[in-house]
Amino acid sequence: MGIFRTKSINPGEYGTLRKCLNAFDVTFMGIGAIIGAGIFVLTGVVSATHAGPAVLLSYVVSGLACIFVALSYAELAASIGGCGSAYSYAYAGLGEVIAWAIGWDLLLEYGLGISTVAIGWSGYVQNALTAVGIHLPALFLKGPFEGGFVNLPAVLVIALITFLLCLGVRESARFNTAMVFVKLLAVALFIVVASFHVDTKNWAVFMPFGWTGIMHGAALVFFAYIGFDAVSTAAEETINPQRNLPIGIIVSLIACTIIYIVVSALLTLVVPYQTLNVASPVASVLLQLHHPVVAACISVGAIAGLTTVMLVLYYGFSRIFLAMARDGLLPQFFAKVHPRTQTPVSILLGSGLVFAFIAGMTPIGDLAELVNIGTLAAFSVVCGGVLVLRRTQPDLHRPFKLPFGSVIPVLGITFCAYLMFSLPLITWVRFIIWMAIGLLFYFNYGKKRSVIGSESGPVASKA
Ligand code: ALA
Repeated sequence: MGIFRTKSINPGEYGTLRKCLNAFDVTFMGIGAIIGAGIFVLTGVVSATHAGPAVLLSYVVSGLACIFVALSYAELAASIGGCGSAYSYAYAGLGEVIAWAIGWDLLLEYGLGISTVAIGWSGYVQNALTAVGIHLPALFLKGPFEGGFVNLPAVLVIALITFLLCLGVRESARFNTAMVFVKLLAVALFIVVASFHVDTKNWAVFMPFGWTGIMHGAALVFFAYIGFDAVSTAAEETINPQRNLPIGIIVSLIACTIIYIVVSALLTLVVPYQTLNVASPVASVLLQLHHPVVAACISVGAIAGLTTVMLVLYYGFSRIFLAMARDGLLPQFFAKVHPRTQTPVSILLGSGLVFAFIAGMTPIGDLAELVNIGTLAAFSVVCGGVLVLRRTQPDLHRPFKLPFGSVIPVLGITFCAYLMFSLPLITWVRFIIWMAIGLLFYFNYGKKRSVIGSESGPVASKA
């Protein structure tokens, strides 16, 4: 792995990650990261306010974009590898500055994703506890900006996930697999029960907001697909990554796309779409249909789902951070891997404290759209990386090579650019500010300490 690097630090000196994940583990990691707040929360809101029953077309458009990107990821993950995902691919194809920018962008994507999902998780757990008559003190349910003291459930879930990730990748993957089964069971239960209540009258007006609404909806439900990219950060810990990573990335994404289309179709077929603008639409539809026990099971599935989203995003965050620290762009102290657990413990503990603080103390809900723009930017760079490397490294061994020449990466870039331009101006402004801070940091820190030291262009001499 890291085949393009010539001067990277000797990972042995800092400890190595454990190679133990198989195709099943990485596919489940993908599903773990993908199915979460998007389908359980966003589908209802987007249907009620943007797309109507045609929200399923929003899922098709966004899913298509992601499939083009996933195929591009698969080509690079198999041929370049490394735990840095898009950061490593950008380094190989586009040089250090772009690599840093995309690594910085990915840290934003995953970091904000984890903290916002932790707040959503806390809301779901509070609802579930209230439903069984347990009332937590209000002071410990919200941060100081919202009239409380700390969002304790959000802090606790981050502490739990940090602990699990420190324990080891095998332990984390096992926990993830168990939780993914729970959420898939919940989704299957919804599909079976809802199928008995289909009323085609609910589709009498299928596209109440026209194509504009569908496309705007696509930019929002894009969030539901985020996470398949995190699979590529498992390159160093996967057995036979050239084969298993493409399987994990593509199978998890296709499975989730099918699930999303079926669930969103059923949601709008069983009740009028106008009633879906609630915090937990999948569970509330079942309450409307007088299935309280099934609704409770769905809530458990949603809590399991949000837990695995955080787990896998946090895992991806730590591996990208590790790759950047190994290259000297972030403090090399963080490049150390614990000799026994073979996990990057200092990164996990340090970032866990930051995430716990953000989720416990700050109202960051309105920053969630930054996750979408950051991810779309990274996705575009990955598709661009495929095109550039085809030109600059035509003889690179590509165990998984995309068919149809440049068509798939170009389609990926086009879809991502379209979705990015569907996001509000304020999201762009925040994104540009974050990237400017990153570049300042790079020119004052990383550039001077870079181990590879490629300032002028791609690091492309094969070791
Ligand atoms: N795709 C993940 C979710 O929907 C981020 O929660």
